[in-house]
Amino acid sequence: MPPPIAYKETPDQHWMHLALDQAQQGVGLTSPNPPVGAVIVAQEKVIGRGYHHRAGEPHAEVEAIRDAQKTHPKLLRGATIYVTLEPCSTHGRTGPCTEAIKAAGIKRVVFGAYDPNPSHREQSRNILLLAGIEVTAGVLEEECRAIIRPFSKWITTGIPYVIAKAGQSLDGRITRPAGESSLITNDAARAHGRRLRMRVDAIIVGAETVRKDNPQLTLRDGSAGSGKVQPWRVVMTRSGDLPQHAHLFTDEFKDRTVIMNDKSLPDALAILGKHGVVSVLIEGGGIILGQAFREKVVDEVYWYIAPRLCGGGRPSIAGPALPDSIELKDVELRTMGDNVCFHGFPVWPETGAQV
Ligand code: AOF
Ligand code: ZN
Repeated sequence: MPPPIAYKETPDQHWMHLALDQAQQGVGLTSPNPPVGAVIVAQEKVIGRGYHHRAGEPHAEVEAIRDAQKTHPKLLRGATIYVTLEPCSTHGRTGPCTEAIKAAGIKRVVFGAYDPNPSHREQSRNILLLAGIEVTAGVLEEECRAIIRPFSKWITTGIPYVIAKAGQSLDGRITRPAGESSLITNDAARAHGRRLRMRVDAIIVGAETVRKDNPQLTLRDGSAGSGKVQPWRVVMTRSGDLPQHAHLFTDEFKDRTVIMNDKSLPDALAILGKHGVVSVLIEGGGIILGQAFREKVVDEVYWYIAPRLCGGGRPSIAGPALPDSIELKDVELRTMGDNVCFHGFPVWPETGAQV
């Protein structure tokens, strides 16, 4: 007889992974709300699933309850709901999920992360307990928190979460010798970098990048039909000297381009945050990336490196030396053909990791 199957995870963790898969489908689409997923389980099978599609629309719990009502109405009463985020408990754009859970006759709530939103944080447990519903908090908490990292920073500080990205040669250049193509990294690395745009509400570039590269900063690579709106395209400039014929000012998304003063990135980010921008991607070039790291505004880094030596040229991080070198934590390396993607999270000495 074969040995019994050894479970790698508990049943609660197993179902929470499925809720995380649901949440993943909303990443980049729900701003200024967090992406959240839920599954409802009865008799050891999923009877309903759902995720928060966009702000103003039903929350994940309500989507999952409606799904179960359609497909397994008899099993819903007494079922367990797994939700990646603590259910909300007050009226916002939509009604409180705690009420929807009670009304559906659900008997157990398992959630992953506490809601960092001060209006909901740690509110739901008592409400549910008093209604006779069992509550388990913190299942796969780390994963459930990771998926809402941008929301957590923005809702608690008002400042958008910042991802910095660069594609460079092995010797740290973002330009090749005169007369050569301007491409540094390979197709796979560039496509991967463009997909980061799906996750953010705004893309920031420096004026020099607009003058030299004339980028489009648009969503491509199968993002059509995802419901994702074109992220704001923010040009940081002090001089205001920008080519008026550039794609950013003439293409079909020209109304999604804004110009801001780069005197202080933290101030510019605070303005964006006030307008509901939860996350931004800084795509370069070296001057704005240098400023972002000197001003310590970066939360996450994607660095694409190609096996090519260019010498001279523009560096991926320009300007004065950093006051301290910056170490990345939780580093993941991924090869893309002969290119490498470095992914990690800066550790800022005074504060530790920000979120
Ligand atoms: C949940 N489930 O799927 C999400 C939650 O304005 P509203 O009504 O959409 O509420 C937004 C707040 O609700 C948001 O700031 C966050 O605290 C929480 N998001 N909560 O129970 C969900 N997306
Ligand atoms: Zn809710």
